[in-house]
Amino acid sequence: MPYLSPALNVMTTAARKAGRKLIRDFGEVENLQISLKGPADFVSVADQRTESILVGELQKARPGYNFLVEEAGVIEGPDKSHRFVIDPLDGTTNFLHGIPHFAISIGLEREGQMVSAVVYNPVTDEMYTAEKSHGAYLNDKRLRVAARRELRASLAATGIPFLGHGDHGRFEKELHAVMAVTSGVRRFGSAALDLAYVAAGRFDAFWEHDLKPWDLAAGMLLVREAGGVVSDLEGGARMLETGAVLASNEPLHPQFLKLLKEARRS
Ligand code: 2AM
Ligand code: CA
Repeated sequence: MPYLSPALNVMTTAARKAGRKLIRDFGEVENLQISLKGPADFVSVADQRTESILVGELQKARPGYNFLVEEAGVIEGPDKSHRFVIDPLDGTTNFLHGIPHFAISIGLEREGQMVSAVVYNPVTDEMYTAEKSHGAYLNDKRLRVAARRELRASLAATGIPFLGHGDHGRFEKELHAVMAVTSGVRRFGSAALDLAYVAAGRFDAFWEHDLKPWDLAAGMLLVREAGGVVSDLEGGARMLETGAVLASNEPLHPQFLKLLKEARRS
């Protein structure tokens, strides 16, 4: 059985409740694809509503905690030692296009340290949880990062910059280097799930630039509690400040770090 701290219990309950609503909205989005205007406005309302459900549930259970959330930003509370970091809908572009790959991400910091994490895909009902020093789980199953040691056998995930966002030239250099020496590269569109998949040993590595703290907070703890390594793309610990991340297992992490660094310099 998964390790369920009181905080994780509260967080999974909130994620399941918000997830039920998100699934109903997702059904509606699929219907709206054929309208000329598309479902964009509907999705931004669904996103905000999911966030309100999560914040409401968590505030009820943990009055006084602080929040950093994607839509509303900072919500201050008197308990300065605790902060929830929340992405109500990670993988918004997938959701908008009727692609069932998105998640709710909730991290809890205590004294600035990430201690509990939930990433929940309501479509597949996959609940990823982690508690600091108590391991990471997918539903009832304990997670462990993949054991692969060689780049040639590894499958990497990333995020691709898009219209008006990110450094396209830098990404082309990185992709060029990684695709030449690995088994393949995937772009699934949800950083929180990409990290959860590294924790589950599905992806051997995940790297991306320009992410926000709420994309990363919960997933980083999942990877670490599954025995993996998370750093920024210089090998440091400034993921939340720089938005750059590399998550992998112990043998592959330094290899990917070197490969990506050299690619950017080329
Ligand atoms: P989102 O779906 O919550 O927007 C995909 O590459 C990852 O990048 C997703 O986790 C996505 O989160 C995030 N992302 C997408 N657009 C972004 C933007 N404009 N700024 C920062 N992160 C973004
Ligand atoms: Ca996000």
